[in-house]
This record gives sequence, C-alpha cells and structure tokens, in this order.
Amino acid sequence: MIAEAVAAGVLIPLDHAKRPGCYLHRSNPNDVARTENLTMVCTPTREEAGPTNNWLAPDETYAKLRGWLGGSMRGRTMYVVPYIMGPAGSPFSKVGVELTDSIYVALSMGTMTRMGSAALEMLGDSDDFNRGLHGTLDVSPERRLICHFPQDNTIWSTGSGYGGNALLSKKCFALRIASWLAREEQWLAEHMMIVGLESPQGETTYVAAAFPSACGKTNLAMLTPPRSMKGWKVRTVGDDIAWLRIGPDGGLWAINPEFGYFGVAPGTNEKSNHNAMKMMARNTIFTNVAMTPDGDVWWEGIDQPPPENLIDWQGRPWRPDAGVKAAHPNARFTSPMRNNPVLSPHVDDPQGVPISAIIFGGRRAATVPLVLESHDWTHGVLMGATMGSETTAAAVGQVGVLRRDPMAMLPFCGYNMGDYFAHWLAMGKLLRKPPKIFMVNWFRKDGDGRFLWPGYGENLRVLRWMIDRIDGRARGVEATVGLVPDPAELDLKGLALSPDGLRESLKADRGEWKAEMAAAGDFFRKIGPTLPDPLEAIRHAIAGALDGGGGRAAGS
Ligand code: OXD
Ligand code: MN
Repeated sequence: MIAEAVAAGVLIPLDHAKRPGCYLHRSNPNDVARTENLTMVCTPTREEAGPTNNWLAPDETYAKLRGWLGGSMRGRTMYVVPYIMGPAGSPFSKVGVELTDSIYVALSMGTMTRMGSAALEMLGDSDDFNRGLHGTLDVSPERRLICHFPQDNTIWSTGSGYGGNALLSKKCFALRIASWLAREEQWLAEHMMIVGLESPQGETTYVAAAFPSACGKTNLAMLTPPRSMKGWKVRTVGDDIAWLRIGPDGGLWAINPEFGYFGVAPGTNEKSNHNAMKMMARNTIFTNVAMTPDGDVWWEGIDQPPPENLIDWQGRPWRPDAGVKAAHPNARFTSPMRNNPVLSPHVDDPQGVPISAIIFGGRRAATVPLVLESHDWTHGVLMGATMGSETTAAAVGQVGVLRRDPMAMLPFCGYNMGDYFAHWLAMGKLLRKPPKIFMVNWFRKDGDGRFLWPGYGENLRVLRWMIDRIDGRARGVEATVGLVPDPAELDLKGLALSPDGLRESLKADRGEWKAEMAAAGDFFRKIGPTLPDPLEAIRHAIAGALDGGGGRAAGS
C-alpha cells in the first residue's frame, strides 16, 4: 500500500538513510485542520446535542450525505479498515470498522489503531462496532461534513482528508461517540494524556491531563526530567485520549485507546520533546511539513536553522527570507507508539493503570496560577467545566482568542454539555477512591509578555508537588479558589527563577478571579437548563468568598 501511495503521489519518500520508513504527505491547502463549524452531532432532538454542538436532524442528514456519497468511490479503491481502540481483549476496548477511499487515511489508521485481523477476531459474531464511512469526494469545503449519529454508533465524514476529520477512530469515535457510550455505560471518554511518574524509590504515580488541542499534552506525556531530578522517570501511556473506568478498588483506571501519536510538528525540538524527535526518526508519516533539499523534514521551531532551499508545505520553493511559514502551523507527525523511547510497559495492560490525579490545563496569559488543587470532586468538576484557553491552529479559525473549553472537550463531547457535567458529578459519587483534581497553567505571562514559568521538562516539578499532595507530604496554601503550593514545597533546584517571578506565577488574584467566576457564570447561562445545580452553587460560593474576602469556599 505504501508503494501504491508513493506511485500515486500521495506519499513522498524521505531520505531513508536519514529517516527509514518515513514519508511526507501534502494535503489539499483547504484541508489542514479540524473544521469544528462543519462537525455535527445528529441526535433525534437538538437538546440531546446541546448548546455547544452543531446539530443536524439524522434522517435528513443521512439522505443528504447519501446523495453526496452515492457513486463517489467509483473508479477508486475502497479500503475496509477494522480496528480496535484499546488493547485486544480488554474490557475497556471497542471495535470500529471504517470504510474509506483514502489510502492516506487507511495507512494512518494502521499506525493510530490496532488495525486488522485482531479486530475481526475480537468482534466475532457480534454487531457491536462503530460504523465509520469516510468519502473524500472532491475535498471541497462545500461538501465537507463530519456527522455523528450516536444512537446508531455511526459516523459519516465527507470532503476532508485531515486526520481529526477523517481518521474516524480518533476524535469522532474515541471521543464524540465514546463520550456518549461512556455515559450510558458509566465510564469516561476524555481528551486526556496519561503518564506514569516513577520516583527514584521506584514508586509510580499515574496522572491524566486534559488540555485543549496543541497545548502540550504530547510534550507532557513524553517529558524528559530536568538534570537536577536524577532518578525520576516519565513513562507515557497515552498522549491524547483516555478511556477511564471505575476499577474493583473503587478508583479510576485508564487506558489509551490509540496505538500511535498524531502530534503537532512545529515547535517540537530536542528541548521541547527529545523523545518525540527520537520517535519520528523512523516509520512516520509527516503531513504538511517542509522538505529539505536532502530529503529530510523541517518546521518552524525545529533545532536546525532553515536551509537555503526548502520546499514548503505546499510544494513550493521557499527561502529563509520568504516572510511566510515553511511548514503549516498545524503540520503533523503520525508515529507508532512503539517508537516512543519512554513508552510505559503498561500500555497493553487490559485493566489499564490507576489514576491518582486528574489535571485540567489551558493556555492562559493571566489569572490561572501555575497549579491549583480543587477542594473536592465537585469543585474539581467546576474547574474543568469552566476552564478557558486561548485557541490554537489545530482547528480552523482565529488563533489566540480565549474560549471556554470544558474539560478540553468543547469540540469533542458527543452530547449535551450540561448532561456531560452531570455525568462527571455522578461518576464522582460512584468513585470510592476518587483521584485528586488539579488545574495547571504553564502559559502565564508577566507584564512584559514573557512566560513566567519555563515549562517543558521543568513541569515535572509541579507534577511532583501533586504527588506530594497525594501522598500527604505537602500541605499547600489556601487561596480561596483552590490550594496553591507554598513556594518552599516546590523543588526548584537548578532552576534560575526569581522569587518575585515565582510568587507571580503562583498568585490567585482576587480581582482577576472575580472576573473569572463572572465569565464562568456567563458560560453556564449559555449551557442552560441542563447545567447541574451543584456546579452553579459552588461557583456562587466561590464568587461570594472572593467578594467577602473569605478563605476556603466550601465544596459539596
Ligand atoms: C488532535 C486535536 O489532533 O486535538 O489531537 O486536534
Ligand atoms: Mn487532541
């Protein structure tokens, strides 16, 4: 199939001495990111999809797409792609079958999922599988729709070859449809990475973290510990999606349903993600990166300066003074997880790994401290439900505007957002050993627009404070909107950070948080009648405590 894709010009071989098994794919320039405005949840009623999703009526939508798809694969090859999300045979795992006329999609599915006969074996005679239909059509935005029919466990996607629109296993099945199934079956399907943090004493703590697209989940999942933290090891379980179930111990257990990583290339380098650089040294499909004259890849933020004569992501000659980017800002690498040098030995465990902390994070220039611990589960759900982030290039639209992105699921929750919050609260009641919930912000800036925290590997310092909280070694300081570290509780050895800068990064400013809680209230009003009362009650209590200058706002 690779040879066919090369012959058709879909894949361009890179220099196999430098990058064995690596290829470049250039997409249609009108098809480079997820199109949230063309992504639909097609439930019988609009209310089931809720106020944060685009909705279309199922019958009309099937009819319309049948019209577009009928005969559209004539003369093309149709690939039948059976796949498993999750380890074969795990009670967490689910089967999907995607029909597609894109060889790029079929090949990418082979990297991103456990594809092939294992899926058919797991399925057996059952008809319990996700039905995915993907037709590239003429890649026209006029005939581009990504439609989810949760009641039918079905996805029909047309007019786009972009990963998040066309690899139906990923955002479409493992998040939108799975979030629906998860509510019915009492589990959680989340936009979270999963990582194991092994101490020098050999104890591993697993955490799951939800960040919006292109906010550093992959980097955090593959983090290289700073030099001063000898003996600490970071082991990746997943970099984008977590399926979480309540285990026999009453705790939360997680698997990564995927088999590979579909990561953002620009900004990835030896410092930001040494392990990703190693991972994509072989067997990787690069999409919309630039190509060097000697058959290698280049993007903005890679370690080497741009060579004189590059070919840009659209296949045009490019020089360093071109004044435009050589790689698309949402250029991607698709690599098998087996290439990750710090892959967790537990990625195939059928029962998953036990989660001790859930982390919510966003890209916030102000307001949100480096780390904040919630008072309890309900308060943690409030943190997740109201989290905001500045938008990135992963979706079509303006970059850098603040939007509320609950649990980083705004574009991925397959049903009514208020019902989703209620499901989170209900899960908290079922958990006898709930994980702690934290909020983090690696992106806070000082008055001159400089980042206050160095980020990347140094984020392990913050994760270690969380472990100290989990294990009862750190007390933290009450900041009304949650608990922040006492600066003395953070290991800052080897880090050049001014005490003022650190204080600034840990601050929860009363005025900023009053505005934050008011904005959260506005967002809740948009959710409407399905918003669970306990969330509004706790938001109100915190807003009141901020007004009254009080300490801890009581959770429930
Ligand atoms: C992704 C995304 O590709 O979130 O993971 O857009
Ligand atoms: Mn993602």
